[in-house]
Amino acid sequence: MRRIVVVSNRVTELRKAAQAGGVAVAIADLFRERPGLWFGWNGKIVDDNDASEPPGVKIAKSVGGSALATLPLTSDEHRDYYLGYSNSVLWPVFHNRLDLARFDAGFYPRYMRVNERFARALQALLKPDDIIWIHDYHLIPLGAELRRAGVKNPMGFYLHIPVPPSQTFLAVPEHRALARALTAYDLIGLQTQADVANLIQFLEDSVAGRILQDGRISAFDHRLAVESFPVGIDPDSFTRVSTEKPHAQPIAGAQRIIGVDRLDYSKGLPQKFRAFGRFLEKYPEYRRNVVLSQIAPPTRESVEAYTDIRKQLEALSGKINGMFGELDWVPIHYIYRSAPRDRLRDIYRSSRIGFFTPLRDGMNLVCKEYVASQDPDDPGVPILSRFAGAAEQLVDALIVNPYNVEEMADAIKTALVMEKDERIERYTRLMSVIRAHDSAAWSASFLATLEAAAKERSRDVAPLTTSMRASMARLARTPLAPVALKLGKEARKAGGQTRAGN
Ligand code: GDG
Repeated sequence: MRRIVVVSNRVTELRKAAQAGGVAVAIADLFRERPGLWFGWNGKIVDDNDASEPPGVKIAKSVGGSALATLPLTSDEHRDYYLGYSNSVLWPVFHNRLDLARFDAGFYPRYMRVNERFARALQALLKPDDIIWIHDYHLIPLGAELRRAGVKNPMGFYLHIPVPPSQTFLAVPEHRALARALTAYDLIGLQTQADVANLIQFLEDSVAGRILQDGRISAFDHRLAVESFPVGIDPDSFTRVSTEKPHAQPIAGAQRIIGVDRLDYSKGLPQKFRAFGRFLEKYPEYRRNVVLSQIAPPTRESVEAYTDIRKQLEALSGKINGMFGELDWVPIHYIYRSAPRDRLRDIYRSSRIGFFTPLRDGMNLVCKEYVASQDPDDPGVPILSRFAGAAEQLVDALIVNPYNVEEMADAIKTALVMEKDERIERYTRLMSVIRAHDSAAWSASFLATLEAAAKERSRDVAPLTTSMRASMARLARTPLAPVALKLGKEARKAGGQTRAGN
């Protein structure tokens, strides 16, 4: 079986990946199935030392036959590549927040240099038979850098965050370079069909990409496939009924609404708090009967936009608790730290409503985890933003507009009064989708499509030779027919076979 090389910004020790949640769990599971190498940043920041190169790759054996290859970032790299271009330009733009994007801060050159450095370090570890799977917006240019260094292996890229509408993407000053870098991959995997449509439109607008008859995209000399592979969870790890006493007891006399979101401006937390406040105002009979527990672990605290959102939430929860709270009832439990992973299942299961209302989200795994944790005989109700990728699949959740506070307040009421029969019907349909698209199906389908796309590439026309390029340049200056004929002859000599429709 061919080795899988997974590259992501952050690498977690496989034994700890299950605790980290999110996609780290899926990657760890993949490596249990087949041999692999996981390459990326080890989370450490070393002091800059202009005189020498940053320390190199460390390889550690891990579970099964797998290995981790990690390297640190220098403090300049961490500032410009990670906090800067990745999280203060690409993250806000891809989440439709052009207002927060720091285009003029000069982060881009170092973003490129880190990708070049990663490419050099990775290339030395590659074997000819490896399949390379690169993850997320931090590493968009990595594939092109590897190709430039002569790497021929199948290479796929998966974007975990949403693709914005083309007009928004085009606002990034470096959009052409990013588009060009994307075309170096054999396959780009995205969360939703809407993301696929946005990316194709962007490639058309930015670099005049074309859709071929076989559905692939052609831009520059490259052909690539762009498809959606909605990321999933391992439902069994949430459905398994715990034999221990539940960690999270229901709150005496009150039903719990649960939110679990990294503290990020894309997660729509202020709107969620306002909607809960509006619910208490509009339906006073529910006061004392409901609490909103919001777990919001901090992330990227040194990025200014994240400090702002934290202050906003502290003010809002204080205001709502002050306005509606009683000596023996606090309406919002706002927890500004991470909950241990082994408690999440019980917390989800003991909550009558799962409240997940991001303004924009690639997928939103938490909603899937919430559903999978429910008691099949008496399940709770998920309320889900229409702007989370998960809404394309979880159509039996209560789908809401996260900008519409009134609608969200009413959805809480609808969920609270929903009859058990309807809750069970919705849960059953949701679970069948979650099971059919679990994390194992996600990685297996991406990798199978990548191998097929890479085979297509090897059957394609041989890349243009230098003399063919010269002929094409002459095309602009000389009469068409003779040059076109010559070009055709050269293409045949180079072993190329033009595919219909290309
Ligand atoms: C990105 C995209 C996409 C959260 N709080 C705690 C905790 N978590 C775990 C959850 C879940 C994961 O982290 C979060 O995943 P999400 O999908 O909800 O969101 P992002 O972190 O923004 O992830 C997203 C995802 O990538 C995968 O492609 O769906 O759209 O933004 O597993 O359970 N885990 C623990 N304590 C917490 O307090 N232990």
